[in-house]
Amino acid sequence: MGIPVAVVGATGAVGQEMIRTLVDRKFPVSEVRLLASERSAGKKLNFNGRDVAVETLTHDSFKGIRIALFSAGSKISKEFAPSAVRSGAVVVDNTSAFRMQADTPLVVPEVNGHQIREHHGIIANPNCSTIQMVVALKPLHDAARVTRVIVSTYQSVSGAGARAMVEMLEETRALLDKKPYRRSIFPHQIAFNALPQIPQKNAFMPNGYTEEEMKMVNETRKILGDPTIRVSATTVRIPVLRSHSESVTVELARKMSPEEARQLLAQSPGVIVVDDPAHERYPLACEAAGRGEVFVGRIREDLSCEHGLVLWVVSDNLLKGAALNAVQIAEKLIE
Ligand code: 25A
Ligand code: L14
Repeated sequence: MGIPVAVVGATGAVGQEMIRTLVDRKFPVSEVRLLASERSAGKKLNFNGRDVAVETLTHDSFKGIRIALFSAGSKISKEFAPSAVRSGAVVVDNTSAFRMQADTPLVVPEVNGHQIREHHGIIANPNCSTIQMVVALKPLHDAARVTRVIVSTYQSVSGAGARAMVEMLEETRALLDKKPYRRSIFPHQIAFNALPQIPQKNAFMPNGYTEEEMKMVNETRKILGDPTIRVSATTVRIPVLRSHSESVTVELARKMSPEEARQLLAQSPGVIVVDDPAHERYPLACEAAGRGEVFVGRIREDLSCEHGLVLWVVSDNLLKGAALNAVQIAEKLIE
């Protein structure tokens, strides 16, 4: 009846949310296998009221598994996803390992859910910053064709994993207490600061952009199915625990009023418009945290070009940006 599911990286920031999302959405799980590195083997995690022991990930971990959700970094996915597929599982991979491969669907269900069935064993879950942006762009693109996007992000530390959240909190406390602190994740102080570098190591490409910025360029084109869309991104880490915020400037093929955009977005699946400047209402990271939707507000005309709009887009990077999107893909798979 139910489906045997594996979670790879079960102890991580995203893995924990995958477990919670499977339970919250009543995904029909017959058996759950929680996999992580040796460091966590034997640790017990709660799944729907039961204690489940974490197992060390090996190439034999996938016997009998039908769906494997991966979120332990791209090196792990490259090494172990093929083993999962060989065992007969379909992999929903949250890392960048396979996203840009031509035969791997890169899916946000509200945007290009129909591509799920074209998989050859692996379906890629896009980058978190990209997911929330394309959910907001999709209705505008369908109505008036997006030709150009300029985006700046304000990304939470949970994107860098569970240990990064701890580092931000400990560093904040150390600074408040005037105590020394030795950081190990971020390249500079993250408390009370803004770092224009994501990820934290080997971020910069020869063109001066970071890996995260180029993911937003390439993945947006692939998901919207339009290689002509011009995208330029600046991605910034800020001392927020959860939810990424984005300033998105969109150029369209025709003029669209903010009111038309508001209506299109309000009718769009997975979007909530919060746009009431008179009452100082707009999307906030702290209000999006724990929610599955993409919140859009501050919708206004771009004063610098003829067919442009500016949006403020906020979503929980661990949910719609990662775990929820992956489970939604799994739900479509078993439909
Ligand atoms: O490699 P990448 O692509 O750069 O990805 C880097 C990290 O980004 C997170 C995720 O970290 C990933 O490892 N990430 C990826 N996509 C993300 C997204 N969309 C994302 N974060 C947010 N949004 P994480 O901390 O969230 O989760 C890491 C998980 O991967 C498991 N893992 C690591 N190596 C593994 C492995 N599983 C199997 N085999 C391996 N070789 C990891 O399990 C976790 O589930 P773990 O057992 O290694 O970690 C459990 C606890 O151990 C501590 N810890 C982690 N690393 C170290 C460590 N302690 C000491 N030294 C370390 N190097 C942590 O406290 C952790 O909670
Ligand atoms: O490509 O550090 O999915 O905020 C997700 C987390 C990229 C980095 C991905 C972060 C990663 C991002």
